[in-house]
Amino acid sequence: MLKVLGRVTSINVRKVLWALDELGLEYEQEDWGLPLRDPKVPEFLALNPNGQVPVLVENNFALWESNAILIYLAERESILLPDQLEERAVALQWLGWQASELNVPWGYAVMALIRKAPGFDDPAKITESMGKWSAKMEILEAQLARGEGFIAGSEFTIADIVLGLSIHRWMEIPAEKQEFPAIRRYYEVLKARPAAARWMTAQTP
Ligand SMILES: N[C@@H](CCC(=O)N[C@@H](CS)C(=O)NCC(=O)O)C(=O)O
Repeated sequence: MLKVLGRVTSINVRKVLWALDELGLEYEQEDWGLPLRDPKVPEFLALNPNGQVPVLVENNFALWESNAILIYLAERESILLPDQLEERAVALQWLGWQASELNVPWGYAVMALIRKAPGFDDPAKITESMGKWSAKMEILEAQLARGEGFIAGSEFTIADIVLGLSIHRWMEIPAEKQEFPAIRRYYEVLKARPAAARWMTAQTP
C-alpha cells in the first residue's frame, strides 16, 4: 500500500494526494510536519534527510520532493503526462516553473497574511512579495489566455495539479490583487474535478 507522510495543510502534500485521487490509487496518509509531528527526528530523517513533507513510501522505497513524486506516479500509471515528447516536455517545464519561479516570491506574503507568522509584518516586504508574485501570475495568465484548456495543451497533466494549488493560494490570500480572467476560468475548470474539489480547499497554509 502506498503511504503519504505529511500533513494535509501542506500545499506540497496536497499535490500528492490530489494526484493519487486522480489516478484512483489506494493510499494511507500519515500526519507528519509541524505542528502535528516533528519530521526532524531520526525515524523520518532516514526517509527524507531534509526533514520535510511529503514523502511517498511503498515497501522499501521512499521518495521525497513533491514534484518528483508526481512524475513518479504519472510514469508508474502511464497517465497525467503526455506521451508525445514535446508535449511532455512542456508539462514538465510548467511543473519545474511552479517550484522554482512561482513558489519563490509568495513566501513573505504567505507567511505574513495567511500564516500570520511572528516577524513577518513589514508592509513594504508584503507589497514587494505580492508584486513579484503578481508578475509571475501574469506569465501564467498569458499562457492560459491562449485557450488550450490546460497549462500544457488540451490534456490535464500533473502540471495542472501544482498550478491549481498555487492559484488556490493566490485566490485565498487576503490582499489587494490583480484580476486575471483566464486564470479564474482555469481555476473554475480545475475545481470541477472531483479530486480537485477534495484538495483545492481552504486547508492552508
Ligand atoms: N521542495 C519540497 C518542499 C517541501 C516543504 O517545504 N515542505 C514543508 C511543508 S509545505 C515542510 O515540510 N515544512 C516543515 C514541517 O511541516 O514541519 C517539496 O516540494 O516537496
